[in-house]
Amino acid sequence: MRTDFQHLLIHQDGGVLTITMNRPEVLNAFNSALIDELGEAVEAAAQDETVRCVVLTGAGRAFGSGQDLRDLAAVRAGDEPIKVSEHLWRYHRIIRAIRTMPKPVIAAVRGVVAGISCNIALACDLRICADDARFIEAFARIGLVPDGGGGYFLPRLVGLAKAMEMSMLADEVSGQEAERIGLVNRCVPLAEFEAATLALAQRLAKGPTRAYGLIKELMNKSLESDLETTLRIEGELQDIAIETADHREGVAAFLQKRPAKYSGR
Ligand code: T3D
Repeated sequence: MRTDFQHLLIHQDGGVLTITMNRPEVLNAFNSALIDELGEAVEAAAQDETVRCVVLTGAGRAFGSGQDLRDLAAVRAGDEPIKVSEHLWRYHRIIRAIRTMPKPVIAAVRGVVAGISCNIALACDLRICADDARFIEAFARIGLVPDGGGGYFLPRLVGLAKAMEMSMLADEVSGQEAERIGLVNRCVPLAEFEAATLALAQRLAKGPTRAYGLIKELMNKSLESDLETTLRIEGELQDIAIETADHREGVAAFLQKRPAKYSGR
């Protein structure tokens, strides 16, 4: 994949691809170019077989502060009403690519994560945060509704009551509170954040990637399905998983009493 983005830093170490949103002077707010670059990068990561785990993070002291409000104000400067729904597809492209890519995506959150940046983090498969994290569903602060999939992800992760509270009051949720309510998988001290993120990503990148992709499909489809449908889908996915080299390797490793060495195939 290309690496010469204006507002993204791309770094690959083995199977771990780290995508860093890089507008630290505005806490990585999304201007038009960053939205499109992130869409392109996550789609490319999905296609790249050398990538077995993606880490999405922000440069500097924040993950992201949502839509760039100066950009938005510039668009609003005219008298014409604006149809946000006509440009939201550019954010939705990012969310669809994260959700459908057949490999794990980790959001690594430090500092502020507000508005649509927060909801993009919620679209990821796993979230790790530092103990300086500040989750803010900031939309209501500026008279908007949560977009970027927030209305879907938030109640599913934390339940309706907490989702309603976070969306209406738009108060900050600390990293530790985020871990307590299930908004993140892990909250770690800031000093350990980079090492803990890397260790998690490397572990996933060395795992059975095909199975991870199928697990992701199973879990995400189950949110929309009844038990009977989920039981049917698990059978279809298991038919695929059982034919993978990694399944054979996992069983062989167990029988030979040695650690498994997964190829991702
Ligand atoms: O058209 C559409 O797509 C609509 C969809 C909207 C989706 C959304 O994301 S709506 C939510 C938009 N985001 C916000 O409302 C958050 C705005 N920012 C803040 O409330 C605060 O900055 C934070 C709580 C995020 C962080 O506060 P703090 O005190 O840690 O930092 P700060 O000093 O406010 O920010 C540092 C700089 O970043 C500052 O610039 P300066 O004064 O040093 O030149 C600030 O203006 C800039 N910045 C922060 N957030 C944004 C931003 N600049 C542009 N857009 C931002 N969202």
